[in-house]
Amino acid sequence: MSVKLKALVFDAYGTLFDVHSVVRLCDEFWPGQGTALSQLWRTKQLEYTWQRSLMRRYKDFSDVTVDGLRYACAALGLSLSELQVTRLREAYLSLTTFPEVKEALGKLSHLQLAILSNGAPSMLDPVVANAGLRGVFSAVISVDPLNTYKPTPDVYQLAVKRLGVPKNEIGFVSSNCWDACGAKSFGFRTFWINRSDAPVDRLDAAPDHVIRNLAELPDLV
Ligand code: 2OP
Repeated sequence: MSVKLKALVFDAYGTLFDVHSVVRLCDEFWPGQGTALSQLWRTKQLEYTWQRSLMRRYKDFSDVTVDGLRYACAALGLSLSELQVTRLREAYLSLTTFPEVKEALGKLSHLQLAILSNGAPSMLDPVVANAGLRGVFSAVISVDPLNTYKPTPDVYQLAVKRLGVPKNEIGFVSSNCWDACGAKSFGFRTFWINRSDAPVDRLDAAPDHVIRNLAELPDLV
């Protein structure tokens, strides 16, 4: 019988907020290239977080996100102006939530809810507010003070410290399987939102629960 959860901690990008909601703006800048650019941009953004953590050369997620954009445009042969960088950096501050998110969070309000994200504080506060989620979370926690990224165990410890809840009473929710595995390896009960029917990452710490979207979560906690 698993312990009753006292808190749920959510990943931000890809879990609550759709990073690909910038595709429309990308298509406006580079017609027909939006989807390919957004996917390569996201892939590179995450790769850079893992590589910078290993290199111990941290810089915040806002700048790493722009570095990923610059790489993706260069790789696809797309010219990128500084005005377009500014517009796309701003677009990241008003990403849309996935359709089921707000209703699901409303059904989970009996638990302490928090965000734990690679995002810099300068990104997380506006994206939460612009999505109309201000006040939903008792804490919005960025990795930034640690100068490293997920899935470093110290990152997940930030949530234990901030919430004052033992790790075995915290549920962690992410659509990024590697993030859910990192949280499982740390000691949280984990829920992987498998939006794309992907296989589980082979990291010897498989998520406890696999669900298609957040609507399935209230029945599990
Ligand atoms: C986040 O930390 C992993 O990008 C994801 O929000």
